[in-house]
Amino acid sequence: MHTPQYEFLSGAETHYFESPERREAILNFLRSHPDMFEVTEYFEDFGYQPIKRVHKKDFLEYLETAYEEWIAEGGHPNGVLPATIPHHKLARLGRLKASNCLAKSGQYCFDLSAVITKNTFKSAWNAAQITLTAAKELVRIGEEYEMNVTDGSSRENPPGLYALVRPPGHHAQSDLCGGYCFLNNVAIATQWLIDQPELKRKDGGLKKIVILDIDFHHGNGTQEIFYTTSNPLYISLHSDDDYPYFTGSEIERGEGEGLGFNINLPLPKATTDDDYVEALEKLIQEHIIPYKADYVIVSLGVDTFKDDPIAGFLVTSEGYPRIGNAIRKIGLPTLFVQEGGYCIEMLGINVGGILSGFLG
Ligand code: SP5
Ligand code: ZN
Repeated sequence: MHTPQYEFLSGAETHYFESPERREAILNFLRSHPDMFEVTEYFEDFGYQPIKRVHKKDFLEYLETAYEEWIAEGGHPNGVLPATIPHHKLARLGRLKASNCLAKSGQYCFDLSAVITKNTFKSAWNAAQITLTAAKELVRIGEEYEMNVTDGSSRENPPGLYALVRPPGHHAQSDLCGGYCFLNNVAIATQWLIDQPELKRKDGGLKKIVILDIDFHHGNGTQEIFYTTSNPLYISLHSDDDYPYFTGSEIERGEGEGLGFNINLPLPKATTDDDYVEALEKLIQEHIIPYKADYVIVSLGVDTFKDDPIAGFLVTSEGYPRIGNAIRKIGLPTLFVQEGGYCIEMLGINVGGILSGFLG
């Protein structure tokens, strides 16, 4: 339902890379491997409440009404896109008062890629609800797994789920869209899990979650949302020299209670399969295992792929099963949530590679 016709890249109008075909490509691949994947289209609607735990009320109101206002103001039907963004160096920024949609589009967006079309809110809403549905199912399969482990079975076969959603979420902050993202699906599902009153650890504490962000780009949105909390632990591997440019350095480690619970690992463009797997395994040993989480939520981007048209390390299709396998070895119930990845021809095999590697 979210169908911008174009975006701007390097100053030029180009087709919209975060396209509906991405979903078709992944779904076709999963459906053609019924021996490995069980596909279901069912999802539950959890309403506004879990979304409001992560995003600000005025931002949600804006997203929901923007396209209609935009058209009423004479905006182009391709969708809402800002012309002026309130840069932090502007004088007297505190007096910002956006009264029309063109002004609000700058207030609530940080780049030129998050085009709001007629059904963008509905599409982003459904993506969040699908991810929440998967989070609820994660609890169920997690409990089943725990019972088996208690019965003497080892922690070597963790259960997994994958939420095939778009638009993606990890660039969306509490009141900013950008980077093709509007609602932060992973953050919403994570906060929902933490909020479940009946979900407790054996020691009586809240369930602990690790968000592992393996998209090529830094998840500035997820980082911002959880910057001052120690649960979840946010870990991101991403390019050291690319979009979103101004976040993602190693010195961003969290603040207050959250200090030490935000971990960024920027990697060079020349990162190969071996480099990537080595870096990931090191993060798992040094940070994920000691955190002693109950669940892992993976922001799954495959724009790390060598032929990605807008991004790309040197990761190959042979690398993805190795990455999935490294995640399997954490030994925890895991929810994978789709983020980026724009090489349509290889999207299915690359996402499928991560998931099959996780299955072992
Ligand atoms: C979810 C996600 O992956 N969002 C990424 C949005 C990136 N948008 C801007 C990318 C600009 C990168 N530079 C283009 C270089 C073309 N050769
Ligand atoms: Zn990305």
